[in-house]
Amino acid sequence: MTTAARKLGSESCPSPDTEPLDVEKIRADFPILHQQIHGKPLVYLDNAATSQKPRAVIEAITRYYESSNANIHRGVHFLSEHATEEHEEARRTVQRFLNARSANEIVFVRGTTEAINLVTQTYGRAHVGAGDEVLITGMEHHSDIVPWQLLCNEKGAKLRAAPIDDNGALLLEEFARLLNPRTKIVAVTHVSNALGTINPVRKIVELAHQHGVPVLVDGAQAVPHIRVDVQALDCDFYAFSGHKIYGPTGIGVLYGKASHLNAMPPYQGGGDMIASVTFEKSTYNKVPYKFEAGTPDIAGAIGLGAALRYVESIGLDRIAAHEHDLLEYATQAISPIPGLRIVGTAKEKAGVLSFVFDTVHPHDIGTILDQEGIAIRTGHHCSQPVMQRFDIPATARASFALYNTREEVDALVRGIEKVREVFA
Ligand code: C6P
Repeated sequence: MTTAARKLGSESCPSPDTEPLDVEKIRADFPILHQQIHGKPLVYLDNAATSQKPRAVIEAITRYYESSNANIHRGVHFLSEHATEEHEEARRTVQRFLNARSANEIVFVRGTTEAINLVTQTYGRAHVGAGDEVLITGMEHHSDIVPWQLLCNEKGAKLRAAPIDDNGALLLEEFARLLNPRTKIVAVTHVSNALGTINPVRKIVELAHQHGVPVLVDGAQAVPHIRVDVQALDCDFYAFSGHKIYGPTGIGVLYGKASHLNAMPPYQGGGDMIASVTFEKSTYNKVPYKFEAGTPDIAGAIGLGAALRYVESIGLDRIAAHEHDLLEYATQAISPIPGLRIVGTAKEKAGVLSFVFDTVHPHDIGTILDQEGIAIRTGHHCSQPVMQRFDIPATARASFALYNTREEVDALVRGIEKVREVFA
């Protein structure tokens, strides 16, 4: 159970922070939700892949292009200064959202994938050498495996993965046992996209720091669902993507402790990341600009800022409680369906319901549900090692967001019953 849900359960009189969501009002903020797919009302349950965008985000981007568009950090003219201010305001919004110490610790990137690649290619290349180890977990997304593999292959280092149990929970004692003097960095997902497991990140950071090892957290599936405080977690790096938290695609965030960012070499070279350039040598801009070469996704950052303010205006604790209710309701509803097995049954879960069904391939489940207007994701979810751990090729995955309803879960259950009829 999430902390938010626990808190909700223990209070007889809800505070404004835990009052149930007015989901109908929220749904009105999302224009895309009000359409028919194959003649049926859209039931969008593919939020872990990408979430839909509220009008506040769409309008912030439109407004920017209609009235503020200019390149940033370059011009002395009004529009350039205005665009720069809006972009930096978005950075301050991210800082507040993650409770980072300083806005300079917020680097804008394209998404979680780029954030992790940035760390592997800068911090990683500087600190990981032959015979060293990088420690991840058995439930990472490919974005938190392959960049480390590339680094380890280049350096002659070893990538190790802490195992998970049959419920999809991290075996923390095994993780602790794998930490050793050769470990140079730990990278761990906060919430698994394939299983929904919430990892005990605070504890992981504590264990790693006892060995003097920094920790990168992949927060792609966490930030839309649970409150994240990077100072409380004490993690060294935290990565997330804007598009999974109601923001636009093409923008994401790398949080890094200032001490690390200041010491790291640049990632890419180009405009804006320099202080001076001659043919002989260049000196670099201060952080975070040192890591933001070239014209950034200005509209994307502004859209992300609007998305985070939208989430703040509703409150993450209320969102977590609502989604937890949906997850519990859905789990109870689909568990009794003969032949259906849920993959990922850890005690601490957020927003994801993965399942397999008899001998029906998940792609067939997805196709039949699509005919009912229901969007889910099927496949390995870019987490092939998780599929290997459970000895399955793929799962069907429903994933929830703040605008989903119990009625939509009922539609999902009816859809699965239809799958059963078709394949009976
Ligand atoms: N998972 C899913 O359907 P990007 O593509 O950079 O925005 O995010 C990558 C990523 C990293 N870590 C985790 C835990 C993720 O879930 C994702 C993206 C999507 O599950 C697309 S594969």
